[in-house]
Amino acid sequence: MGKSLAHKIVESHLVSGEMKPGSEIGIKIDQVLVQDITGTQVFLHFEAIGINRIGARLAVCYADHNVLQVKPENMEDHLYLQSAAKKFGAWYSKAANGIGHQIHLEHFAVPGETAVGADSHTPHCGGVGMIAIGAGGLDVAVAMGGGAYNFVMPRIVNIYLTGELKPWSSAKDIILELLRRITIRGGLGNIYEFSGPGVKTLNAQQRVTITNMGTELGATTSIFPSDEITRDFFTRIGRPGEWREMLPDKDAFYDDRIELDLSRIEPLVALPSLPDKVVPVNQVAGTKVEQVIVGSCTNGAYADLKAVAKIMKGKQVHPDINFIIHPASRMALELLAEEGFLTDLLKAGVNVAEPTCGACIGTGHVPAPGTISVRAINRNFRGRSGLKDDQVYLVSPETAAATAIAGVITDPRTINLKAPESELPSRINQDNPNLVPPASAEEAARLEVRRGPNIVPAAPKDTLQDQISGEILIKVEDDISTDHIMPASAEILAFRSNIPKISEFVFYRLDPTFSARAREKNGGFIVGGENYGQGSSREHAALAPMYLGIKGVIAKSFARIHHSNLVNFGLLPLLFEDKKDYDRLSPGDVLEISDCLDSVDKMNFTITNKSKGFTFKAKVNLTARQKELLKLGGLLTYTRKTGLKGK
Ligand code: MIC
Ligand code: SF4
Repeated sequence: MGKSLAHKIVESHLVSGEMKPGSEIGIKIDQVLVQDITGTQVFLHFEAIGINRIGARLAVCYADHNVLQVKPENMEDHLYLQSAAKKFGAWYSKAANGIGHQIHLEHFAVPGETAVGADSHTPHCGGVGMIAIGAGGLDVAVAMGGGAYNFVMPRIVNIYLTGELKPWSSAKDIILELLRRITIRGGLGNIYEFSGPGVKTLNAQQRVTITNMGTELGATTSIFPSDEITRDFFTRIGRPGEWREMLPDKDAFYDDRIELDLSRIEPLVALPSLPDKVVPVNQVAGTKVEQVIVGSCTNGAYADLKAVAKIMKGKQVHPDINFIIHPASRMALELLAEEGFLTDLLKAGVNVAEPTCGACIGTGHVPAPGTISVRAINRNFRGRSGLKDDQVYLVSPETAAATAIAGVITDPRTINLKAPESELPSRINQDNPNLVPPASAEEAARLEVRRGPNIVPAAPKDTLQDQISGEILIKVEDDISTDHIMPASAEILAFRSNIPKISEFVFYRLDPTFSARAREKNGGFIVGGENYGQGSSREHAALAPMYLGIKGVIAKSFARIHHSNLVNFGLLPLLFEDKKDYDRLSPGDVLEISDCLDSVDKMNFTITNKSKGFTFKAKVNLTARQKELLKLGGLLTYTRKTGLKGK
């Protein structure tokens, strides 16, 4: 049996372990991406490990989330990042350039290479044949230093595409259809590899939209082959020399297979407030809307905006609607301006805002209570827009534009217009003034890192105690995202580099008393349902609870990146052996574990509920490496002790 493309790339980068699904492997990382709200911690960890020069072939730091610098702390973070990037050997993308994933695609992606990024949508570049994985900041700091990235070898699942999209159906509808089928929990432990005749009908940017949002399936990553169509993209963006063909073997082995006929996909919408609550747009057509947004790393590319511009040309945004666009790339915006498409958008009354994550992460354009927001972005977790009880619907850019004209949710097939094609840019200027190169090693030795008062790291956790006890401080339901645990929005994002301060906001929207209670009780436990910690890669959802003294989370299941983050910061990721025990626990119950160290080794725990007088069993899913680092108090202490493995 031949090899899949994912298998080939992982194999060619393997430094430790056996490529058996479920067992831990370490791979060499070629490229590292960080952004402004995870990057400060990445560089702080990097410094704390004691590394002084980047060891990966390429590292880039993107100032893309806090672009508006609405608080002085944002610019302070940017100054720290820019100076640290230059000194330690990373590129820096200024807060003007656009969203990191798309800028990385346009300037740095190379088919066949590996990347880790401190952001969950790092699989973006999987659309051009890379193995690109989102990870917590501490894992990324290790990879940036040149150490291996360790993860559990996923199952490689083939998504076999046939047919061709009909007019008005888009790449976004393909990934929404996959979310409808697979769900936000279904991708855990999988890499999705796309093949089949349908692949040839999708251009590189359409493929990227799909791999980007494969994150919402909970997958490790997603990948398309790098073929003639990918080559066309690399030629257009001015980097033809960096294209390589990367294909699976004809008789490639896959652990599973899903078939998808593109010609059967219709315009779809994810209802509030999960990306897999997907129904056909026509089921909710006619719903009154107040706000429409197109942008984010999923839908802010040239192809998306040009399609919207073509729909809006000669039309007007409905008087009751605010239509906002956040372009993903300023270079692409420049081209749209030259070609006149920006003018078409402006004339129609579209608010073309900064190239930034912006509203996607709740920075600006926060909806008013009781309003409906229709967005061509990737996530609609409740509260993420900045409004606690928001109503955010996820759609394609085409459906968003049709809705903006009509004022109500609209199936784009019903407007009297020819469907725009997905069109790629004719060029992307590689001479980008917003990309700042790293200093040479010689110059770097003379440079200082700028550290303002908001740069406040947290000390690593102590070694794991054999006996731990504490109160259940909060009990939450299924599918709690990191946006619930460590919310975003402008007010809180200002403190990503200041752990004592940001820890005041843990579970802030669910229970504003959580942080004060945790501090007062000297920590305790969190009880969660299925898929605890889904969504972002933000390690603050583990790091800030660690700072508050949280000992562990007992859940029915964990999302991939959050599970690693808990372990990396020395928190126990406990799984109910019998999920029914979840119902027997209440906030305020005092729990005790008396032989923690041995239990970690055996991966079996007996937990005593001292308040209610019963015991129950929990397990953990840990690799040998994770057991060691958990006992030491986390990955930072472990790496300091063992050095950078795989270098
Ligand atoms: C997100 O989309 O939730 C973010 C903001 O990009 C996060 C990163 C973060 O919270 O720092 C992600 O996806 O990892
Ligand atoms: Fe930015 Fe949104 Fe993409 Fe996260 S999902 S990187 S916040 S655009």
